[in-house]
Amino acid sequence: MKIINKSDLKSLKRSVDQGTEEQRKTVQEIIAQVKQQGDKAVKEYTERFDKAKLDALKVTKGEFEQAYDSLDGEFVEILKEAAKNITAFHEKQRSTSWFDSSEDGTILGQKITPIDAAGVYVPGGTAAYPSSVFMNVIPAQVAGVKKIVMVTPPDEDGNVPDGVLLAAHILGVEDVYKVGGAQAIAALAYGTETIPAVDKITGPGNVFVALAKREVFGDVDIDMIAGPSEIAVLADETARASEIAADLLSQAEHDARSSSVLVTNSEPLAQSVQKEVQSQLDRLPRADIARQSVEDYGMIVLCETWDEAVDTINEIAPEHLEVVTEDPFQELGKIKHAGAIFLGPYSSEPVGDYFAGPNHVLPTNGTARFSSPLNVDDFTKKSSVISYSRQALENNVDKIARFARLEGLEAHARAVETRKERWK
Ligand code: HSO
Ligand code: ZN
Repeated sequence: MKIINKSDLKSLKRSVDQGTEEQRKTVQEIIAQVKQQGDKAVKEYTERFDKAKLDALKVTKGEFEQAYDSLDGEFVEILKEAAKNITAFHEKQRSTSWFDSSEDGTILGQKITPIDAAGVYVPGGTAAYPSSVFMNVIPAQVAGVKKIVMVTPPDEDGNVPDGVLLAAHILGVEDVYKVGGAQAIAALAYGTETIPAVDKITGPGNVFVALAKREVFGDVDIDMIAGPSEIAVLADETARASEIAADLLSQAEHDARSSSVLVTNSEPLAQSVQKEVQSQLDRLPRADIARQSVEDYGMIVLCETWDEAVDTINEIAPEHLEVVTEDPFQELGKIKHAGAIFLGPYSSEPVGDYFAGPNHVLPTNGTARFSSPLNVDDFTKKSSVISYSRQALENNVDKIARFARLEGLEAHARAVETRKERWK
């Protein structure tokens, strides 16, 4: 992990994988086929891309039970406790409808309604995380979404990971389908004979999934196009190098394109973290991925002053930020941009990935400048409510009509003016 000065920090932005023109065409073709042929196309693509020949796409009760039995009871209890913490946190996010009345009898308000159906994409392979099932499903459930549909690609034998099924089962999600890739996104967006159409699709995936989400956006809503995980640590000389290095590597092991950055004003800390990262790396099972990530996207930014260190963090706008300083709460007010902020030496990043309660689906690649963690509001929408009394209309009808005529919209003006008949 190289040590650099702030002036050398050009840009951490990794170009988001937008896919090639050819991949985009493939995705468009898949979507068109699924739209036209439904399940038949879904099964054909699943055979072609996942090498799985499926009779039924839907996970059966028996498969859920088998997943439940295959995992030890203690693990089930840990998952349940995590789900409880995540639910409790998201319940605090619930927004309420409001109504406001004025003396002239006007009532204005905002009514909050959950979307009818949400679709959650759970990636396959080593990125099939039960924790991500929780983080996508729980905010939807807390928002009051009635229908939650999950899709995940099967392996060659037509199975999906037990941990994913267990997490779905704990949350009471029964609609789980064995389909991945662009065909899964198309099925969720437009529905097939067996897979219900939803209104919003969330969850990360490979480049085909990302391209398909972009493609169906507008017909349905999507959450975001998430990039590889990132961690930045803002630390002073009170931090322990071994802990900081371990936390940096926790995100580096996700993906060769993940980024881990230490920002500090302490040269001794910078040097000892550099050494620690190197020695801890070699002992990791996923050392290859983590090493690549650290080499390509890892760095230690050694700042001249503390203010410069804080500025650097705001420029990076990291997905995860750890503040490990003498008094971390004192720094909180200065942090403008970060997806999740972990304060103090005991708030190691994985605490948030699995257990504390806040969502781990977070803005990446600098998008914390303008977006937020996945949350309950992502699964609701607002309707404005307008109720004018006769008095209110009488007071304002001429102004409204005049405004309409200024825009050259005579029918608008006449619509409000017809009400004058009522008090003539
Ligand atoms: N750190 C990842 C989420 C995750 N970590 C899932 C472990 N499992 C992105 O926030
Ligand atoms: Zn993680």
